[in-house]
Amino acid sequence: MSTARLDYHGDVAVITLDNPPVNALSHAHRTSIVAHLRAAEADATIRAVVLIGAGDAFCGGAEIREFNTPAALAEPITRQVAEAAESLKKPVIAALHKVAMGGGLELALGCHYRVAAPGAAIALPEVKLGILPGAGGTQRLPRAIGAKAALDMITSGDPMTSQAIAPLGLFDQIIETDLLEGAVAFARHVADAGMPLRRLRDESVKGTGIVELIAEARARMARDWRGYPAPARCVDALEAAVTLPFDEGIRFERKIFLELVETPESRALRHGFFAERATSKVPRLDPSARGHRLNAVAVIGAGTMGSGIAIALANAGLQVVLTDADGAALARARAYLDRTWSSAVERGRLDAAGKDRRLALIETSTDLASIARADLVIEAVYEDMTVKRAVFERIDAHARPDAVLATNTSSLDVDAIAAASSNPARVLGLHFFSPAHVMRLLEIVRGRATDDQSLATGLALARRLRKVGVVCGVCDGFIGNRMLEEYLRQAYFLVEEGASPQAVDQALEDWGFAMGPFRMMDMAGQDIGWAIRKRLSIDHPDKPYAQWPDRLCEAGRFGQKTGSGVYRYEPGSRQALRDPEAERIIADSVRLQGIEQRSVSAADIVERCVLALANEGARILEEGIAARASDIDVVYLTGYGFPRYRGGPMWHADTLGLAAVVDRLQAHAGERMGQTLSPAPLLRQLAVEGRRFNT
Ligand code: T1G
Repeated sequence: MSTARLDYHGDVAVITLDNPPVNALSHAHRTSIVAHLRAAEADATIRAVVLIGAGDAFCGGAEIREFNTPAALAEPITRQVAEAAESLKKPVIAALHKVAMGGGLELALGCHYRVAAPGAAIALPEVKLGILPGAGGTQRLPRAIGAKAALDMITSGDPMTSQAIAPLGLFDQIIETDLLEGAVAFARHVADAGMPLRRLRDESVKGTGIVELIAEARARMARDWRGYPAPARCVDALEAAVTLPFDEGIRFERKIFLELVETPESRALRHGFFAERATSKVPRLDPSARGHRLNAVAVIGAGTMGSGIAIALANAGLQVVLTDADGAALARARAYLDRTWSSAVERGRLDAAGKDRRLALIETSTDLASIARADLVIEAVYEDMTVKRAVFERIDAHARPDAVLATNTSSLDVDAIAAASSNPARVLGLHFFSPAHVMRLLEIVRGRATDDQSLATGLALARRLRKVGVVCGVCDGFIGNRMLEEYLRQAYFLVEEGASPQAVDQALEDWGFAMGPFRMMDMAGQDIGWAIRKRLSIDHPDKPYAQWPDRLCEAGRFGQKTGSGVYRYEPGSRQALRDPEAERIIADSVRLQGIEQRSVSAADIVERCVLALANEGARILEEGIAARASDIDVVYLTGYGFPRYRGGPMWHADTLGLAAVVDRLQAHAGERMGQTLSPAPLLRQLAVEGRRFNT
């Protein structure tokens, strides 16, 4: 199946990349582009060639799904497609619009000239997939835009707009009118003027102080990207562009690419890429359901969560009604919003007009009737069932009959909250993660009665806020917090058995977590964990907890908010400091229970805590709370600081092999921990069948 087509505009051949949705360079696509280049070269009536993309992209890069399969190595590989353009005896002009990424940009770098529409996203994002540009990008881009800009683009993987990168020399023209017409006219001009077949391989890398630049970059990658092999290798490839002849540099780049594409880190990062995109495929949801239009959103409750949600909504251009019965809370919220946007302006991430536009979108009111104009109402009051139900009983009197109603509860029974509304069909959970204007994850909780339009509205809101929306069913803690309870349970037990809280935190942070469990709970509030343990101990008496966390809470040690928790904190500081008083309370608790102490290794800590996550994830899967294992991975990758280069708890278990996971859980299970580590039935079944969580 040819996925590029060849058309003629007089004496200019136009090759259109046409492989929806992003014109990825699959083997078939690569083959057809090369065939059309050769046909254009052989046609004596053709004086120049334009490469352009159909649909919403020039090209989104190599076909990632082909990696680690023979198709990825089948010639012509992407590098050879770029070389086919570069070696053509007629001028080849790349015409980029919307998206030119990875192999797509590398193909354009192989062309003699490049033009672009404004606003195109130009990037070499391979490092985010644990690889590096493998089709000449590390060798040609620095020759096009200079060592520093190329190094920044390749090691960050972040896009630049076509008009921002144009002054660096990547484009010969920015075409504000019809791109195809402009590109054909430019191609004809190149031919008429007899302009040279300009090849980046013949250029040298521009820039000064490159040796220092490389050394600084190498040090920065080692500091900032622990656990990720690719960033440092990108620097090596950039260095080769400066120190080696072009063809040797290309060979060096290819060698590194072939190494990186086999690494477990790259496989995990590519899993994460597709997993995030799979979350929008929701089973048993009418595909025609698009949700209600979203212009105005009301937020009830102007506390930390309500304020963060209001910021996220205004950042997305939505009108916001922030209401709270307490006028002082509203004043504090307004001050927080102003501070947040002022800080963004000071850091250059927002201009003053942007701040003003956002503030103008915010209406605050102590009158609940102010929610009347909202398309969506989000309740974000105190995390207590009675309080939340009382709010939902009152919402009906003021919200529009067609408004969607959402609770921001982090773990409470959404069905019970919905039952307080006169129309539970329009109620769902929207679990934002704090800070709500920063964290990408949004758990979208589908109640028993939630109708498709309301659920689709939640998904549309996630897209609008540029968050990752993961749909889940109703259970205590949904996906993330339910698994977190088992992770924390093991962390608490490990301290009872002899590990210090610092050792537990350190082991998990060394393994890749953004923050260890105790530093995290000190930040979130030990009192929140305490309330959850009290509730769960009633519902699940068979799942005991260690006792020392309650002793700390009984002593009023709730973490940063009280100046001490597991750690102590100097006034105004978030730095977790060892606290002998906390250690005394823990030691007393353990001694009273007569628990035999042992030396606990970092490996034990990681294994107990991480496998507890996967084990509870298996239960969440078998209960149908999550639609697929990769959704669970996405929750942990985007909401809980799980290291992206390890793919998420379910992916990690898959890499260990589920039979081995069962063995390890059984090896750790102890009578004191009750059934907390007994392997979930689905885990056992998959292990016996030799299968994986992620299919
Ligand atoms: N390969 C395969 N599928 C891809 C793809 C790709 N490169 N890019 C996107 N898709 C799928 C995606 O899974 C989704 O599928 C659909 O397209 C729409 O994506 C040799 C080796 C291009 C900015 O890393 O950043 O080139 O869910 O929802 O928001 O050196 O996709 O519909 O089934 O994200 O408009 C380098 C990755 C590859 C770019 C579009 N390229 N893609 O964003 O749509 S490696 C990348 C993106 C490489 C060379 C190396 C974004 C996008 P489905 P979407 P979007």
